[in-house]
Amino acid sequence: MTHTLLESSLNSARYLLLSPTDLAPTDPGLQVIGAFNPAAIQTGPDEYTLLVRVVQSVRDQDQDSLTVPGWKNGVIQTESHEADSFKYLDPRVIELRATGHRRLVFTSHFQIVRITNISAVPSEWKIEPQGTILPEGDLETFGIEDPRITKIGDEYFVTYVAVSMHGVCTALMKTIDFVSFERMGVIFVPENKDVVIFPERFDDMYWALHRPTPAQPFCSPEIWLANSNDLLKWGNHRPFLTSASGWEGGRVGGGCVPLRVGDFWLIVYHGSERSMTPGQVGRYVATVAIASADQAPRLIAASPIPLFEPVDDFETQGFVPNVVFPTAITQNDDCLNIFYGAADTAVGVTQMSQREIFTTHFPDYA
Ligand code: MAN
Repeated sequence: MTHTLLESSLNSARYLLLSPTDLAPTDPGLQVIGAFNPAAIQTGPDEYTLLVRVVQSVRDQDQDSLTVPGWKNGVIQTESHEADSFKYLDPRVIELRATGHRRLVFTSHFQIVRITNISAVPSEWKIEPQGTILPEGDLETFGIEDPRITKIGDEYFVTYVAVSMHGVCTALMKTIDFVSFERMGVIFVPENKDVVIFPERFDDMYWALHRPTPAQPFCSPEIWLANSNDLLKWGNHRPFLTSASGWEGGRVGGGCVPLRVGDFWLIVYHGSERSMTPGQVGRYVATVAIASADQAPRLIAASPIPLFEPVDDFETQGFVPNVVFPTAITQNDDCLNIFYGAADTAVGVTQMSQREIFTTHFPDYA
C-alpha cells in the first residue's frame, strides 16, 4: 500500500494514508468510492487501530435510472429509481419527487485498519487492513458512518451514525479487542450525528458532545453537551459551541474525541461554509476550541481561525471537494496526529505540535 507525503500551504505536513483503491468492495456489483472519516486510537505501544468509513456505490448503472445500495441481514439490497422520479440534492443525496423522501446514493461500512511503526513519520507507517464491520438491523439499512472511539477502562466505545429509512441517528457499540463488537443501541435520535464521548468522567457522569440538526433553522446546526451515568441515556442537554460566521457559519460539529491537556480539553471539530451553488456541499475546515477539564466541560475559547483547511489535491478534489473532516487524535509527546477525512474520499493525517496549537490559537492560555 502506498501513501505519499504532500506539501501543505500551512505549516503542518499532510499525509495521504488510505485511498479507495486500497480496498476491495464487499460485493462484486459494488465499487469503493471513498475510504475516509476514520476513528483512530492507540491500542498498543506500537499500534494504532482505525475504523475507516468505506463508501460503496453500485458499479453498473442503467442510463435511465439510478440504483442505490443498502443492507438487509448482512446482504446488499438495491433499489432503482427512474431518472425522472428524483433529483440530486448534492453528490451524496437524492430526493424522491413522489414523497420528498431522501436516499443516499451509496452505503457505508467500517474497515478495521491496524497501523504499526508509529514512531516513524506517517509516510513510513505500516498500514494493514483487517476485518470489516457491516451494517446490521433495521436502523442501519442505509449504512453506518463516521465512527469515533473513546477508551473507558479496558473497553473501547464507538459512537457511529446509523442511517436508515427511519432517519440519521447516533448509536453506540463497544469492543475490547476490535475483533468482536457489541451493539448497544441508539443513543441520540434523528437527526443527530458527530457524537464524541469524553474519555473521563466528571461529577460521576459521562459527558458527550452531540450535534442535533434542527428541522426549523432558527440557527445553523451547532454542538451541544449532554451527560449520562450509563452511556446509554443522555440528558441535561445544552448548547455548547455555536457556529460563528464565515468559514464555520454553515454548521459546526464534533470531530475528534477531546484530548486532555492539563486543566483543559482540546476540542478539534469541523466547521463548514455552505455553498450558495445548488447541488454543492460547501467547504469544510478543521478548527479548535478549549474547554475546562477541572470541572464539568465548559467552553473557554474557540479559535477565531481554522486549524487546517483543504489545500492539497486530495483534499480539494474528490467525491465531495474541499473537505477536511477531523475525526481522531493520537498523541506522541508534543506531536499530535490528527486523522481526518479528505474530500469524502481518502484518509489523511497531519502532525501538529500541541504547544504550537496553544501559542497560535489560544495565546492567553499557552
Ligand atoms: C457531513 C458528514 C460527513 C461528511 C461531510 C462532508 O456533515 O456526515 O460524513 O464527511 O458531511 O460531506
